Amino acid sequence: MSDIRVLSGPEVAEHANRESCWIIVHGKVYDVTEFLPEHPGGQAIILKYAGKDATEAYEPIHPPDAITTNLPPDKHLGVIDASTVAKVVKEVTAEEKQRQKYMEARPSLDTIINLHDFETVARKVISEKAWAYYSSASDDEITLRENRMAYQRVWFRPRILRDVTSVDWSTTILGQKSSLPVYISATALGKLGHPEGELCLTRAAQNHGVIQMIATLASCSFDEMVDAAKPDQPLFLQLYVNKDREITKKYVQHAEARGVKALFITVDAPQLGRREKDMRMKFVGEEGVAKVQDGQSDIKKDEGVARAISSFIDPSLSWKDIPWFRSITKMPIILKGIATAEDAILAYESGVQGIVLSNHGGRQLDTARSGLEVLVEVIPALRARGYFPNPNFEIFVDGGVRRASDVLKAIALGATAVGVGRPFLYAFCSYGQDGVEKAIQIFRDEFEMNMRLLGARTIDELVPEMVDASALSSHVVLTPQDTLFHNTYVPLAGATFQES
Ligand code: PPY
Repeated sequence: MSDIRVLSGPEVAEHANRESCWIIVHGKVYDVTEFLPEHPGGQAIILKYAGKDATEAYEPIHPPDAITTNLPPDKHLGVIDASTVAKVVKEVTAEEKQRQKYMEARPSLDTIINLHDFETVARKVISEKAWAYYSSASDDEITLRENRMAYQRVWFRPRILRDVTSVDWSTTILGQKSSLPVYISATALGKLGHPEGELCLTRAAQNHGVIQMIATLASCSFDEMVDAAKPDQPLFLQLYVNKDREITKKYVQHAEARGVKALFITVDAPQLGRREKDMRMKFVGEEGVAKVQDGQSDIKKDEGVARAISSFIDPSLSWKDIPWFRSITKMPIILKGIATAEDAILAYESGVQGIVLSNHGGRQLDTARSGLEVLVEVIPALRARGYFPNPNFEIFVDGGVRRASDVLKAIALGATAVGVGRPFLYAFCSYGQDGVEKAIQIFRDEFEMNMRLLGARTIDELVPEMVDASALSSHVVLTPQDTLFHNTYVPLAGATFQES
């Protein structure tokens, strides 16, 4: 006889308040009463599902093991007898119906010819909430757009007659072989946009020799992704540093034990940027309305998905912590989110193995410069101190990369490789793993053509003389409009009036 307790729906339903709060997730019943005040997303959202099945709301936002690892075993009450739970017939909203229609009618994958296309498709086939969270950037989204524009202010100086019969764009990133000078950068909450979430990235990366940076806030659990990878498939880890350093230490050391090859510490998010698209979505959405009406004081009504779950991130993180990180892991450490030459120098002197020149996809400090512009400031500053070139200190750039030509510009200017986030995310939201594989294929085709036309047969042949970056820091120069980008960029919306 099994000693697993089987609970009925009505039994669970009796515990539907602050004093006693039980929820069902993935067929199991949990007592979360004492956990309520600690929930990073606030109490109200759990209370909404008190006494009920919360799986659907839980899934996109949490890795499957979040609840089991956070709750002590005595709060795992048992399994639910599914036959006793009243089936909630979920009303399919008009938005959801439309979304499903778009999904069925989406363009076939062979008609997708560039990375912008994935964005066009994703915008229609994912929920408004997912689109708001993924596409949003901070404040006026100036930096978001600048990330694209910066690449357009750099022009090529191609070399000719070099026998470009064979060209090779493979490279080595932090000692790991990569078929592209591009890695899949961390993006969070993948299941908001696709039921398989970030596993689509892991599997596609495996098939094409590309490196995935696993996000701390992925919807899939860290172990699920590592389990899905081949034993020799290199993976990197992006880290949000927890206020509780023991949690961070455990997480980092677990990652190292599971073979992760590099640790990218996010240093540009002591507080999350205000992403207004995301905030408005929450504000007008059902949860926002409930909160306003309940007058609950423990949740700020203007928080979007991201801010609501970011409270664990430690704003006190400082340069003083770097030696501690170096003491807890032997993985190379890379600081992700450097935005000036001054900090690039401090990073080098702190003994880390690399930096990512990044503005977090325009999602943090608005009107921060593009990573590409920062690159042309950083390289001479490091060089002047004898810190560049140095094979033990690699420089990466991310933000706004949509073309292999963008990547070639960054490499010519001194980057080892670039990070690409949203395009891979939109690729899997639209087409699952196949979409990501197609995105990689598009990069390959573009690398082949652009390297031939530029006269660079290998990554090593990409030199600063191949680009004219003289206009990069001049923000007033006119650049032709990037039609595809302007077609998919959605201007911010203003406040909406309440319906009477
Ligand atoms: C981002 O949204 O930019 C992130 O980096 C991920 C995230 C998601 C939720 C809370 C904090 C950060």
